Amino acid sequence: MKRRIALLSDVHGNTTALSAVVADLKKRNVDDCWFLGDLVLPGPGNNELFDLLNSINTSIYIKGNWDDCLLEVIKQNATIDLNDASDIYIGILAKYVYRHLSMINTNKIKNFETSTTRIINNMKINISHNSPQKNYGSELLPVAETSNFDALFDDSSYDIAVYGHVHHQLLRYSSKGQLVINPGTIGEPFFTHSKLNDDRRAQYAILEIDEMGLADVDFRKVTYNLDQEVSLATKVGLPYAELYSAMIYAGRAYTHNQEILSEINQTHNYLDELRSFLNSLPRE
Ligand SMILES: [Mn+2]
Repeated sequence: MKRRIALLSDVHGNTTALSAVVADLKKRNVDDCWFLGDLVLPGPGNNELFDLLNSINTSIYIKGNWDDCLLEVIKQNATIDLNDASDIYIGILAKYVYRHLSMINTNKIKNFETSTTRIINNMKINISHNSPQKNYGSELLPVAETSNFDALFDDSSYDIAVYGHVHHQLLRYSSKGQLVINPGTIGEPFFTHSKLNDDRRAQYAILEIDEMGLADVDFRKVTYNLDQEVSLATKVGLPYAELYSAMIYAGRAYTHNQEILSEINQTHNYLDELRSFLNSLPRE
């Protein structure tokens, strides 16, 4: 029997983009939805992201490196370098999300899977955020060596691997000829080539697998209201909202920009705010 599976990844707290994608896929006879990680941060989205994924019966939830950032900040014996402007940035954003997220949804993130597998019509598929071994790093960028993609397959019994993380829609092969598919990003598109970067639409993909194999890959792009997402961030008082706006409109990330982050951290006294938040968390 033909199966149509939506691949959704890298929402990064962008509720407006995820709503548009959910509306689009509801019109497309999808049988199943797999989420490939990075649901929260740095956007303002929290519980409503879970409601949206739940409304389309998402059956797989993979844990992305940004989902791990949230867990890292709130866990016991968190290793946060308070001298590092990026750590303060992530800490303050994690505080924002943690304060809004229900306990049930926080626990759901804790239980997101690292990687998993499915067999659909005899096709054995690996599902992960980056590689099954680690959900961060740059080994699987769209321009990386072909042999790097072998890490997506435990062994030659796998036919297809799907992953997210690098925010680019792609279809390529491992050095052993196995198929690799990335649905791109819903919430945070960015391209190094500037003309491509002008396209700010949300990205996802629908796989169609029948008895013969992979019948179709639909790399979709969905228009959504960027202004609405940016005003939402400002309205709810999202920390670093001006940087979020630059990401939404221009695909520009400031996660590792110590200079700009230090300046904002000082203006808002985020170091003290993060310190008292960390002290307020239950620790043993
Ligand atoms: Mn990621």
